Amino acid sequence: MSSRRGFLQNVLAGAGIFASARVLSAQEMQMPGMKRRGKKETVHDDGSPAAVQTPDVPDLPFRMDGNVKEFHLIAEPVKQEIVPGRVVDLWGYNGSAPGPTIQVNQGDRVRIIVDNHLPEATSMHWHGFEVPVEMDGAPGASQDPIAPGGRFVYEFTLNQEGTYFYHSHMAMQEMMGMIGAFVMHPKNVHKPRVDKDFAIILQEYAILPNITVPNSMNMEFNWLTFNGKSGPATTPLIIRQGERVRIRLINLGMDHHPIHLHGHQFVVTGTEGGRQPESTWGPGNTVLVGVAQSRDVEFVANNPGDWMLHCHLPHHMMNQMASMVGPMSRRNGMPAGLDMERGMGMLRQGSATSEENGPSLGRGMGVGSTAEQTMSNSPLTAGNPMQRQDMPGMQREGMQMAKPDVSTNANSVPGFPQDAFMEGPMMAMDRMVDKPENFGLRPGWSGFMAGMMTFVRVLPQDKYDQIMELRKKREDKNPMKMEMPGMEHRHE
Ligand SMILES: [Cu+2]
Repeated sequence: MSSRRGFLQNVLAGAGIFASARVLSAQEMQMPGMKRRGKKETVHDDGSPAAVQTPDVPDLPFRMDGNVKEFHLIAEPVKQEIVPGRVVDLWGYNGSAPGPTIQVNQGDRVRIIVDNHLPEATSMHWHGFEVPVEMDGAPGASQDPIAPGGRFVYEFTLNQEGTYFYHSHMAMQEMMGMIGAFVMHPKNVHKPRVDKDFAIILQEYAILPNITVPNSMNMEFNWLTFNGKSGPATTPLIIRQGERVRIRLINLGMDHHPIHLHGHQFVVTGTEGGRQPESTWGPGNTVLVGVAQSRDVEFVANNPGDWMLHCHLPHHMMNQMASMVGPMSRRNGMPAGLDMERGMGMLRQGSATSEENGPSLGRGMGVGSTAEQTMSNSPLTAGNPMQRQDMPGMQREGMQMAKPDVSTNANSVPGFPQDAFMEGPMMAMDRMVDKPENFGLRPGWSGFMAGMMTFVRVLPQDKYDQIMELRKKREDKNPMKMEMPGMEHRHE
């Protein structure tokens, strides 16, 4: 054991794993018997399944030790930029939250070395795996928790197939991001075979404005993510028109998410327990992914277009929702002679719609509320980048601002505006989230993508090729980096 461990450490140290928690890409860590996954177009003639792509999340490389596939996971704090400019402190694995995706084949013997670089004990549970109980990672029940600075080596043979995941079995750590996809490819490829196979992990965080650390106890989640990104920072799924597609949805949070696809009907072909019999495949376009569940959906992408794929809970289609305090009560300057509360428009006495208060409370409650600005919950229409030089605080490269798109009598319409404030992209920021996968989207699109939302882009051959070409250029130019100023260094 010790000599093998020594050898492994040399190999990994040589590859830089111990020097840095960053995940090595498959290219860097090619080893005998290893397959490059995720970067290449699917090859179909060798009978192997399509590699799963996890947009915005790296794959976990492995090495072969005899007939054992050996992986190395490091539990650690990570900085994650969930939308441009919003970097939060999460906990994850190998520099990523969610952690890197593990892909194995049914029947594989795997060894997973788990190092704990957190300031507290952790555990690693293999969700739904049929493994010996001492490998289950249930702290206190099947093993001692892994102490800070400690390590536990898991080893088991996997005879299942399907969309599984790994996660810390410390509940609060789950809410800090500690989960990753674990795909087990079946021995015999499922029919009908899919051309594209994607994994998306659904997560949610409660992070107040100006705070970087999620409150893992709070249940009012205001940041909702696909693979660690909120719209418009999510990376679209790129599909050639006519291809059969599988999307593996994994949920580990406090909410169940009804995930809805535009423009297509799909069938649910798998759960967290593996493949479903074809007799159960009824058509739908929304699938409820409950907590601790996974759902595989499949469809033929025969309807060209840029189709939204999103959680349909209205609050999950927003970014950084918080109570509207400032803007709703704003007026031109603070009236003289008033204290702060009244200056901010807070009601101290009387009715909000009284003649006395009505005009001065900032939400257009009555006649005379001329001092207020109109506010909209819908995104501002896309203006030219770098507009609004008069608002230095709002200036950021590529931010597109224009006037709120509201009617002139908006303030007299009951229900307008609503009681929420969105810190996130109420403004279009196409250029800030520019990447090959977004090429050719409608100008201003980014102002309307928020929360658990991405695009399924069903593209005709020429457009598809164009994006693949741009992708290749990006990788050739800088295989290690996304080319976005200010973006966290992440692999895809
Ligand atoms: Cu949701």
